[in-house]
Amino acid sequence: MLQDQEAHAAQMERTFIAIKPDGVQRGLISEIIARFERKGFKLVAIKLVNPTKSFAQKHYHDLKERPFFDGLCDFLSSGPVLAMVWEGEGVIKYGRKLIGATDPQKSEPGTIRGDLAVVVGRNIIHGSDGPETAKDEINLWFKPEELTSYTSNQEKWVYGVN
Ligand code: IDP
Ligand code: MG
Repeated sequence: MLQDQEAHAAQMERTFIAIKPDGVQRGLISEIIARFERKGFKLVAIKLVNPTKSFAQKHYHDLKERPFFDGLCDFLSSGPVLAMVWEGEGVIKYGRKLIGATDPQKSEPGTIRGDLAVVVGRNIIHGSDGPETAKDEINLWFKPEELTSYTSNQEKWVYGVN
C-alpha cells in the first residue's frame, strides 16, 4: 500500500549507532554498515573518533553504578569508535533487533552480536535503546552541522511513498 509523504515523514526517526573499538579492530565496519544499509535504513552521519574516558563516562552515565562501568569506559576510550546516525521508519527499535541481545551468548543467530561476537564485554556495537536516549546520544556525539538531511534515491522503493 502506498503511504503518503506526510505519514512517512511523521514516522521517520534517527538513532545513534556506534561500532566499538573491538568491532573496528576486527575489521567489521563494512559488515555492520552493510546490514543497516541493505535493510533500507539511511546513513545521515558518520565519523571515526577516539573518545576520551570522560566522554565514555558521559555516554554510559546510566550505568555508573554497575560494577563493570569503569572497565567499560576504559574499553570504549581505548581505540577508535565509528559513530553513526541512521534514519528510517522504526529505526530505533529495529536497529536494536539487528544488533541482538546485549550478551552475545543470548543473541539470536542472524543478529550482529549473534553472528559476530561471543562475550558481553566485547559485543562490538552500541545502539540507542529508545527515542530519548537516541536524541541525547546523537547530541552528545555529533554537532548539528555534522548531520545531513537528504532524500535517498531508494526511498520511494523502500517505503512505497508516492
Ligand atoms: P546494550 O549495549 O545492549 O544497550 P547495556 O545494558 O546498555 O546494553 O550495557 C552497555 C554495555 O555495557 C553493553 O553493550 C556491554 O558492552 C557492557 N555490559 C553490559 N553488561 C555487562 C556485564 O555484565 N559485564 C560486562 N560488560 C557489560
Ligand atoms: Mg544500552
